[in-house]
Amino acid sequence: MKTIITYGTFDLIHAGHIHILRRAKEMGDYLVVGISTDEFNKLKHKDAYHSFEDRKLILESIRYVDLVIPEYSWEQKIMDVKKFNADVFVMGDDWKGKFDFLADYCEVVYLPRTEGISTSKIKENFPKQMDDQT
Ligand code: C2G
Repeated sequence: MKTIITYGTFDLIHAGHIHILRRAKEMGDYLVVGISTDEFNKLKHKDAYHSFEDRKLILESIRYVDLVIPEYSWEQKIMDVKKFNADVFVMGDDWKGKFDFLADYCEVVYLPRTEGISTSKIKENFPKQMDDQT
């Protein structure tokens, strides 16, 4: 069984998240997703709209995702790769080069991001769309 692992905040789930989760799963048989805790998001200077519990529930409902684990630190990846016998670590290419140290433990793959969509863009535009509709 070929295991893939990836990480992220996955707030306000959108097509960009689905595309990377689908492509990651297509590289193997089992996809483990480390989802950032609310505390870890603070370290990433991110303020998620949905709570950790809700973001985890939503991720677990996505057909490509087999297991969701908490991401609570920058340092846990090597331990996770070993713990889950991950064969491939996948991230969007906005992270290109940042996790090359994992190449000692598994294949490291950076996939092209989906253009034109991001959680911050949704946050920026949403209030405006709401105003237009009222
Ligand atoms: N992503 C993408 N296309 C987008 C937006 C996001 O491919 N338009 C990818 C990102 O490259 C990442 C994943 O979706 O691989 C999750 O993105 P975020 O939730 O923004 O995660 P991030 O804050 O980048 O956290 O330790 C790694 C970090 O936890 C990654």
